[in-house]
Amino acid sequence: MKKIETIYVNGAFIIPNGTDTLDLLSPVNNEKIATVTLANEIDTQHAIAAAQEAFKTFSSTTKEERITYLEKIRAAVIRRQQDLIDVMVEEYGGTYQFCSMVIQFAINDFTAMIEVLKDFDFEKITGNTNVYLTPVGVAGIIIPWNMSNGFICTKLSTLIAAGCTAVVKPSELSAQQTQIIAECFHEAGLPKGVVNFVNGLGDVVGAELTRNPGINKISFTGSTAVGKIIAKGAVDNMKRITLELGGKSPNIILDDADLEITIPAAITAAFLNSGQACAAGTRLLVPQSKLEEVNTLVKSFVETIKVGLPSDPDTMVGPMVNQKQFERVQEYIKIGQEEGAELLIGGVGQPKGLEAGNFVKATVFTNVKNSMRIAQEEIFGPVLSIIPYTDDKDAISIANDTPYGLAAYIFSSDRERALAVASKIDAGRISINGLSHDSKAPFGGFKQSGIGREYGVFGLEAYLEPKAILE
Ligand code: TXE
Repeated sequence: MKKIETIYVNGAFIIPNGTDTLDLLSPVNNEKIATVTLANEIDTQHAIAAAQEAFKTFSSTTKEERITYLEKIRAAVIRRQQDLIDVMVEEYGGTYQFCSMVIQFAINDFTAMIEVLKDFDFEKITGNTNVYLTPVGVAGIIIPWNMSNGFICTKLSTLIAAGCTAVVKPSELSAQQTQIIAECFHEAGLPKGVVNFVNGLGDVVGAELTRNPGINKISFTGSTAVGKIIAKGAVDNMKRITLELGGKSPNIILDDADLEITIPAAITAAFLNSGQACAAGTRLLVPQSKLEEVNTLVKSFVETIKVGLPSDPDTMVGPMVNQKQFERVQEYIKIGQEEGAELLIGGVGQPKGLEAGNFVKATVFTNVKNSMRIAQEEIFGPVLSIIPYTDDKDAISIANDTPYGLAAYIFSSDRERALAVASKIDAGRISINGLSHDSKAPFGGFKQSGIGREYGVFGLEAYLEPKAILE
């Protein structure tokens, strides 16, 4: 059994001051796969001090030097990509398909940020004034388990490009993944203290990052509830914040869409990362006149989806990360039935032969009312709600009738019509005719899906303070 006993601080893998341990259980059978030693507040303070010291020199590196570092980290991630994929599959039960895509996107993040940096001007003239864009300082990076290494690569490529330094607190469930990605940053030869990785609990390490005045900015991805705790704590010393939170994204099928092409694409968006994705398109909005046809097509497509071991390259839906998430999804399926939604396929219980792990059935409810809890709350599992609408105006109104506003998906054979609908949707990223990704396009939420944007120029500017010098 593996033991993760070190944290990465000031350029070295060291034994933390904290001595508590946490057992990591396999999502596939709930057997122990590793033990992680949890860091405490003192370890976090040491990491912050190292990042502050490193910032003194790293903040004045040239952009050419930072491009060289980004190239070296990208090369290390490419060298270790198979290890990274394998450990994600083992540790959180992400499917092989999904984890391979995440690591490919992570590599693309470095490529995209290098290109952005080449063209970026850290000095701008506004009126008669020179404005210098200077790095914000030490960033506290707090992230969840659902694509940990993807988040690390997005956030660290950006803050390194800006000349910032960082203390990263991954989810306590991602210690093995963190070990490998930390080795990639180490191998790249970054100056010591520029990035530090501290395994620990949210209310210990995460809370210390939130309150410690040595942290200038927090970038958080996770639940809206914890995002609010962090925002309240950060305001005490006016830390800058970027929050990427939950979602309940609409998957809108307009009445002119080709259903044979649309249904597989819409279900893929809904069951992304086995439904454990902030941008999952979990509300399928369907014209009332096409409801029966869509129900039939969805049912027959979902019947073909492989729910199974995450290591199997054909699996589309793997296990939930842990028993807590499994129970949570089961509870929501029961709530859907109690609320009177019609179960089209799936339901409570586990798929045959997979009872030892945290597997749930790929589940679809139809004739769902948007006011139901299953349509309003983030379930974070493979549970889709089909909601009928009358016309485009009604679809837009239902799509926006949620506290969230992270992503949206629109399917139509008429580009202009899809764009007209998109212009009225309150969401930070909208994909037309299928899931797409662009490592330079801003990503972040309207409403309770967060504050700020990541990726590309928008992401880079979120790590910079404009300084105007008037003469
Ligand atoms: O997230 P948390 P969890 C949603 C999703 C899921 C639910 C719970 O609905 O079912 O959140 O998941 C750290 N101060 N999303 O429990 O608790 C914590 O240790 C500082 C959506 O995994 O938000 C972890 O590193 N930090 C989401 C990180 O916050 C604290 C992805 C996220 O944990 C803290 C994940 C505190 N007081 C879950 N408490 C998305 N947007 O993709 C916890 N943390």
